[in-house]
Amino acid sequence: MAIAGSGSRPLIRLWLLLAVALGPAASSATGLGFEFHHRFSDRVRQWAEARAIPGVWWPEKGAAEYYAALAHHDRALHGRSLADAGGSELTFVDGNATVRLSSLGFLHYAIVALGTPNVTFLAALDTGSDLFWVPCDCLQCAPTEYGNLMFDIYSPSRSSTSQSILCSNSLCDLQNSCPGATSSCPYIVQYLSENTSSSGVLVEDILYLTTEDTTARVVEAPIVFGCGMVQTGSFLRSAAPNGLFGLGMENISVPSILSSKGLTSNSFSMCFGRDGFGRITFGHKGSSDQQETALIIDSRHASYKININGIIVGNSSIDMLFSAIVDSGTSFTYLADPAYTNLAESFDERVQEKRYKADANAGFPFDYCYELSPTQTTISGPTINLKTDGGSGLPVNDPIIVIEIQKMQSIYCLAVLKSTGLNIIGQNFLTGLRVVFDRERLILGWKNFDCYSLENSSNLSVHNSSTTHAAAPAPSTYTQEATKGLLTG
Ligand SMILES: *[C@@H]1O[C@H](CO)[C@@H](O)[C@H](O)[C@H]1NC(C)=O
Ligand SMILES: *[C@@H]1O[C@H](CO)[C@@H](O)[C@H](O)[C@H]1NC(C)=O
Ligand SMILES: *[C@@H]1O[C@H](CO)[C@@H](O)[C@H](O)[C@H]1NC(C)=O
Ligand SMILES: *[C@@H]1O[C@H](CO)[C@@H](O)[C@H](O)[C@H]1NC(C)=O
Ligand SMILES: *[C@@H]1O[C@H](CO)[C@@H](O)[C@H](O)[C@H]1NC(C)=O
Ligand SMILES: *[C@@H]1O[C@H](CO)[C@@H](O)[C@H](O)[C@H]1NC(C)=O
Ligand SMILES: *[C@@H]1O[C@H](CO)[C@@H](O)[C@H](O)[C@H]1NC(C)=O
Ligand SMILES: CC(=O)N[C@H]1CO[C@H](CO)[C@@H](O)[C@@H]1O
Repeated sequence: MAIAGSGSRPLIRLWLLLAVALGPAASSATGLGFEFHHRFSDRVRQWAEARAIPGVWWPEKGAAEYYAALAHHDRALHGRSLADAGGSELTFVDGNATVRLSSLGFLHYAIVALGTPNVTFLAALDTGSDLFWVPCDCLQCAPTEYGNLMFDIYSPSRSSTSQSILCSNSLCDLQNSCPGATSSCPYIVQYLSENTSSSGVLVEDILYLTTEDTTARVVEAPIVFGCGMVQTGSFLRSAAPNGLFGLGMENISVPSILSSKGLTSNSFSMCFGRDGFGRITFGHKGSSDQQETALIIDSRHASYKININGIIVGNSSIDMLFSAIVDSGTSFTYLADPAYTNLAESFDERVQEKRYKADANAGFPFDYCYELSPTQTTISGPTINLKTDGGSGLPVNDPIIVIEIQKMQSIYCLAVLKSTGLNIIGQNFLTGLRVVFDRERLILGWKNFDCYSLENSSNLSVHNSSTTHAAAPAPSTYTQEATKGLLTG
């Protein structure tokens, strides 16, 4: 269950590991403002500027063709939604855009508006957990000021539409520890990252959404979420300082609530753009040209788990059977042996560059790293595809991370970590894909997708996966991002 009563939930949160392994810099707040070196939607820009010193860290507008593509995309979306007879597709009222922030754990964030008057949060989008919580009536929360950026805090007493969730509510998981049926329902969620948790009380309030069609009608959805009074562990340092948006399968998650109220179909999609920008759409059921595999439902705790039958590295196919959780809330992919070693060694055999061995004491998280020459502009590595149950291949568009270890010296690493237990397909393995979490048909769907281009022209704008590396940005492009998030903060 989302709300961990007795047993703790099987979730590994990799951002913690990175923050610890790479030292205080990784959790330093100072880099945050510099994250937005990409283009972003105007609405998000306004939101950020309202909370920051305008112009200090916000970039100039992106290239003209980028906005042209955006406009195309939105016209296509509008056309499609109007034509569709099915339930509405909804997104956050502040926009469908998501952004991956490297200084906040390499997770995708979205702007979420709650309450009356509304307050907005920069929440991490997490398919690996269920409860949505925000910092609220804080006893112990992350700092609200990061450089120039200010975060909001929710308070039930300041929202006229806030209602308490009582212990008698079916969504109250900790009924046993309730003083009485008429008390507010407490919650505690423990994440497997060491000492990382959120606790408080459940509340109900309005989540502002909008229809993804030309009418852009505001939808006020009453949802249940956690008033997070006490956060611990990495929530205080590097990840989700302003709330975690659980997108899991349990009844308490927002997609479950939206569908149970008949506001959307029981499905949603997330697109993970190569440039760190993405989209989220509730009610989206995917398209007929997507690849699919069945979700494996564990009755103890339903999650987005799929079966993998093998991994194809370059032209060699390695058969192996394991299941993995698709978790946008874990930064990097985590594999247990033998999958980890099979993948890593097969990757290693196909790499041209010299292996880089980190100082064993440095606590560096990646084992398979390679030196880049200062003048190198492309990285040639083998392609990686996961073979899913049913035969569909899941292309890994961005399996590496480039890290500047010192000035003018960069390395790149296979961005996969060795797990002792669970296998987790993390955020990095979803890059370049639109992923559909279809909870009604119990399938995971995906296709290579440029989140910002016209749906029907995706065959033009998405790189052919076998040429990914040749087409990958020059190492310097990666370096900026990796450096800011991981090493220099
Ligand atoms: C949120 O509040 C602002 C004023 O603070 C208001 O202009 C805006 O319309 C509100 N948004 C929604 C969706 O109600
Ligand atoms: C977790 O808490 C325990 C006990 O308080 C402490 O010994 C340990 O160092 C903590 N771990 C981390 C990563 O903070
Ligand atoms: C979840 O919701 C469904 C439908 O609303 C209900 O049948 C089911 O019992 C709920 N599950 C739990 C664990 O409450
Ligand atoms: C795999 O690819 C390499 C070059 O990338 C080639 O030399 C080798 O013959 C190929 N092996 C097979 C079995 O196709
Ligand atoms: C996009 O493709 C679908 C079918 O794949 C078609 O029905 C639709 O008309 C196309 N839209 C445009 C704008 O070409
Ligand atoms: C995408 O590919 C299809 C068939 O491969 C083609 O008919 C279509 O024109 C392509 N889309 C665009 C926008 O060119
Ligand atoms: C990708 O490109 C290669 C050659 O560059 C081609 O053989 C292959 O068919 C292409 N795959 C797709 C899915 O277009
Ligand atoms: C419904 C909605 O918010 N659509 C938006 C999706 O994102 C683009 C780009 O930011 C906006 O132009 C759309 O209005």
